Amino acid sequence: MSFPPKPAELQSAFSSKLHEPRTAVVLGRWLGATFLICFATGLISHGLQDPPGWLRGHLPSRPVDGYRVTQGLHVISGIAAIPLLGAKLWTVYPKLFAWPPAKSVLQALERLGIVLLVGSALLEVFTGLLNTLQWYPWPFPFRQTHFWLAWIAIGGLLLHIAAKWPEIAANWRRVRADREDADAVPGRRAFLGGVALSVLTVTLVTAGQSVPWLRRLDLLAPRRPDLGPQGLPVNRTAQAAGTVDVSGADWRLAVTGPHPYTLSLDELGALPQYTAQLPISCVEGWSASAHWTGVRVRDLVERVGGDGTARLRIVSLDRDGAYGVTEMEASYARDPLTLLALRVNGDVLAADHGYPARIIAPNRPGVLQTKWVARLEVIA
Ligand code: HEM
Ligand SMILES: Nc1nc2c(c(=O)[nH]1)N[C@H]1C(S)=C(S)[C@@H](COP(=O)(O)O)O[C@H]1N2
Ligand SMILES: [Mo]
Repeated sequence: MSFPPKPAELQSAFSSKLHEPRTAVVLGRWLGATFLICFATGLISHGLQDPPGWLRGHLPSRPVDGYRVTQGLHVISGIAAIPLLGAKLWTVYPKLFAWPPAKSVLQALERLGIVLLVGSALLEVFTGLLNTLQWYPWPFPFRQTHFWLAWIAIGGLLLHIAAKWPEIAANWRRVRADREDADAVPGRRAFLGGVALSVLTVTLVTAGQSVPWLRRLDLLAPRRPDLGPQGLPVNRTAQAAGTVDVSGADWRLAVTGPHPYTLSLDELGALPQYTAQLPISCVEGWSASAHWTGVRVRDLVERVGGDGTARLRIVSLDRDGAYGVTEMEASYARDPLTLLALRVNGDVLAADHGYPARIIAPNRPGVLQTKWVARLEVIA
């Protein structure tokens, strides 16, 4: 090949007939849908975990299963995006070798946009997937990186769609066989069918971590939601948190606010107990439902002199972990389903599930369902 290569020479280096716009458009639609679902559900996850000031007062504690559904969908569509991204890149990669690299400033900008889109998309699915495996082989913080990459990817995607609009529109519908067209490309149906089958397969063998009726197919998902002490998985064990030896006899719950008080485990157990069926919905995608029994957080807040506007800081005995201190917005604190749970499925909590007491609230990311609670502080 000569240098710079002649366009015709380059063309002949990519022999497959499937490097063509209609295939790219079909795959682009599927991939775009998974990205938009990921982006929307990712923003919901971010908002529930780390609400900006203006959102704080508006976080809904219903539907009870809301976060289970949105984060389950996030990881399902994120995993589906992986084979789609591979197929899409394969379809269009000859274009990366176009020569000359740009014929105009506008085209140079467009190609720069493609670099950002492809780079951020690859990094986004890669970091997301490794996060679900609880593997952090990098020095940067996952959440912030994944969050900002999402904006770059979505921005790049919108620019890409705008730039390719004429070609997208021309190939949006299947062209009839009676017109002379690219629809006669041999192998396209088989290729797209193969991609669809891969997406279906990766979905079926992982979605069971959040979708109960797919549980039996859940062969590759990092977590089996029904395996673990008391039939629930554990992320941070009592061993890791240094709470294995907490003694129920010595433990006290401290509640601070206008009229601070402490309660022993027996005193807590003597207060009115309520049972709620609520899921643990981990940000990493797995979720598992259980029957939790304990004291209503709103009763504890009332007793300390707080009202329905009280926000809480929840302090755990697990001081070193990332989730040892969490905050709870008023909408959760006043929800009658939000419990300081002492039991799960009828049994006293196992050490790994937060003995003697843990928070469980509806429509909340698992990271905020604080285990080994020592103190509740009314902060506003
Ligand atoms: C395809 C494009 C994707 C976009 C646009 C996207 C976007 C987002 C956003 C905005 C968040 C919230 C981050 C925050 O709380 O600050 C998030 C969280 C998350 N995403 Fe993605 N994501 C994508 C793909 C994936 C994939 C492929 C996976 C895994 C297979 C994944 C797994 C996760 C996980 C586990 C979280 C929760 C992290 C945490 O809060 O600790 N994401 N995503
Ligand atoms: N104190 C404390 N509570 C915690 C955690 C933690 O690391 N420390 N991990 C959280 C996470 S990430 C999840 S998903 C749930 C898991 O609860 P389980 O172990 O009872 O299933 O607990 C949450 N509570
Ligand atoms: Mo979690």
